[in-house]
Amino acid sequence: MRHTLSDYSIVLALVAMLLDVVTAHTKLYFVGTKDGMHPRRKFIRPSMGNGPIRDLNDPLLLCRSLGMDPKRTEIMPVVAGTEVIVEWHHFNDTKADNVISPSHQGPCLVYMAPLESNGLGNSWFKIYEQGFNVERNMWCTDIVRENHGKLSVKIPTKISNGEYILRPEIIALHNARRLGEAQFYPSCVQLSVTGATGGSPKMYSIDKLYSPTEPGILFDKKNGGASYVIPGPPVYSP
Ligand SMILES: [Cu+2]
Repeated sequence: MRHTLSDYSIVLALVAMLLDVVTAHTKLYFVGTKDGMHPRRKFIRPSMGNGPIRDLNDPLLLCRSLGMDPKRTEIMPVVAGTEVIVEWHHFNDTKADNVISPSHQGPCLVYMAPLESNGLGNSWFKIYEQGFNVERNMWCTDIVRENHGKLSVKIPTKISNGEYILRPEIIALHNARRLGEAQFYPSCVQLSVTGATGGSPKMYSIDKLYSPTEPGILFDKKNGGASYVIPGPPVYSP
């Protein structure tokens, strides 16, 4: 039987879909500020790969890291009020890298926890969230891809000085219409904050940030981003 062009395009589409399932992920490569990005992996807890966490009770939901000893990772000094830039990639840090598969659309959320808690107990507060931008018709992930993997987050001033974990997270919603199939892509950065003026954000346990059935986690993308409710606690904004 002779194969037509459309046979081949169907095969190519299937292969692309399989590759997407196997590898279409993301992880954090760099952290820095507008003055420049630090070398790859510096100040970032060791990553166990670019695949997602799906189980909200999985301890890996903290940092996707098996290197949870705080001493394994250097601590980035930062003045409160600074915009910290985090940068994700899919396969590598070339300009050709797509950051995350275009299919993996969803919100970006950033949390902090005191380093001494190591993320356990009621330790997490949210400092940033971006879901769907109605004006631009883009998800946060689309905007991060447009920015070649970068997202800028202001470190609050109304917190205590000290050492923290910064936890940027992408949630990919492409399968989230099915229970337990939202994909969580967290990473952890270690920070030392000075110049803060004090404050006491309400803190949450990692396993209480989200519920598997809340509308921002169990979500059918066909309903459109405009109706999307970003999951988790409110952003700390004293
Ligand atoms: Cu993926």
